[in-house]
Amino acid sequence: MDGSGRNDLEAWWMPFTANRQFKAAPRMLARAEGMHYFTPDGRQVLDGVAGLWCVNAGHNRAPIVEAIRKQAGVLDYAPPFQMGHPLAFEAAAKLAALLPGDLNHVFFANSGSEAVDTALKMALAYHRARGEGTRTRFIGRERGYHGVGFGGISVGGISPNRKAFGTLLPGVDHLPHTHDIKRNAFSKGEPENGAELADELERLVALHDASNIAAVIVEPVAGSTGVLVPPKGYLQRLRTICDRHGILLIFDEVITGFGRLGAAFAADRFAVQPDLITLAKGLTNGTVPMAAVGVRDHVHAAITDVPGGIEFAHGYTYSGHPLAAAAALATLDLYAAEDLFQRAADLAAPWERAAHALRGLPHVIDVRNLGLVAGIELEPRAGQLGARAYDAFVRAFESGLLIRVTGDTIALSPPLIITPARIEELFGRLADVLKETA
Ligand code: PXG
Repeated sequence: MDGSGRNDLEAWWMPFTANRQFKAAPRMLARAEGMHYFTPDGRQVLDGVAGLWCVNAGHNRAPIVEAIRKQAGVLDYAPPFQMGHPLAFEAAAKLAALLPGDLNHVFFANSGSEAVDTALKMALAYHRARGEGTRTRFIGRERGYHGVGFGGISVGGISPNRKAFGTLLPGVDHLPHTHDIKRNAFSKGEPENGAELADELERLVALHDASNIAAVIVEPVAGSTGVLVPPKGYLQRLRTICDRHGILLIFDEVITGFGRLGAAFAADRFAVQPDLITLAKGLTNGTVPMAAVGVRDHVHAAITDVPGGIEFAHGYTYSGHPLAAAAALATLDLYAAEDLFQRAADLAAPWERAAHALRGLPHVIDVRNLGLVAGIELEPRAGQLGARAYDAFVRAFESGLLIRVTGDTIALSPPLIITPARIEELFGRLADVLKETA
């Protein structure tokens, strides 16, 4: 406040935001319910992106709100080091039961970035515990996003997120990304071409020797860099190569987890079992920050099967925070009660039809989709990468529709409670925006 009672926007240095531009013309949200946000002046905004890929059950759902409210008055905080509280154990057990295969152990963090760093450290600790301490290299992928920790930006493949921050983690290589608009434009679901890109992993193994490689980390569907759906067979092939060489496979499911692709996890959707899985966002329906790493039995056993003492020197003050644990339990219950992952699967076909109806509109050079995710790529304006999509984003918000843009790709990922009628509304309104975008 500046004395006059006016709210000063200067103090909050906003994340991943063009701060000067934003503060000159702020876009504010004051309230939310179900499929909608409301601006401070009461305008309704249809949420086409589940907040930021996280509000999978829709906004301000009563069972989650109540669970958080209740927990705040019972146990506000409990230390997670050498102490416990029941809800964190319950939340871990419920999550472990939902995770595929023998991902039976859960480590809590507070953000996707922390989950990623945690998983990378687990991979190193695993190999070291097994007497293979030379396995220290990581392999990420171009156009991968794994948050903003030094581990995450190192294995991530987004130049602007890396270039200002020095030498990063040493010993990281990147697989090529799988986006191939020449061969795969307007693919419905998984594209036909590109499984062979996984073979680049063999090339990196030949270069470094498997005895030096700890883990491969990928998003099953890359979200942040524009909805890159893996080519048919690609993830299976990565799994096979990792198995052949004793390399751990980490799926970063911060976005793809909790029903987004029409199954609980992408690992289920693609029937590929990772050794470690990172989760956040939808774990608490976006309400209270919480993230998790799911860990397979053999990885957990190798690290923890040591005599006495602290087995893994890692953790956060807020690991398994009581409010987050309460929110996670209520969220997982709500997903189950409303069968929301199946709902996403059922809506995938009308979603796909509505998305691909945008083909032929001005500047649209690709539409891609899987589950309840869609990417609409626009031809960039000459010499102005991202400007056209950003214009569409501002125009959409002004017309009462929240979308997300990255480069010149529009990403859509609505709450899974969306109805067929709302799907039509969303794409109809986006079509109007695109027709007006120069
Ligand atoms: N991994 C993946 C796959 C993510 O998508 C993170 C890790 C990091 O999570 P935290 O909680 O540390 O932010 C993410 C985050 C976008 C967008 O516009 C996506 C994310 C964050 C901000 C913007 O697509 N995903």
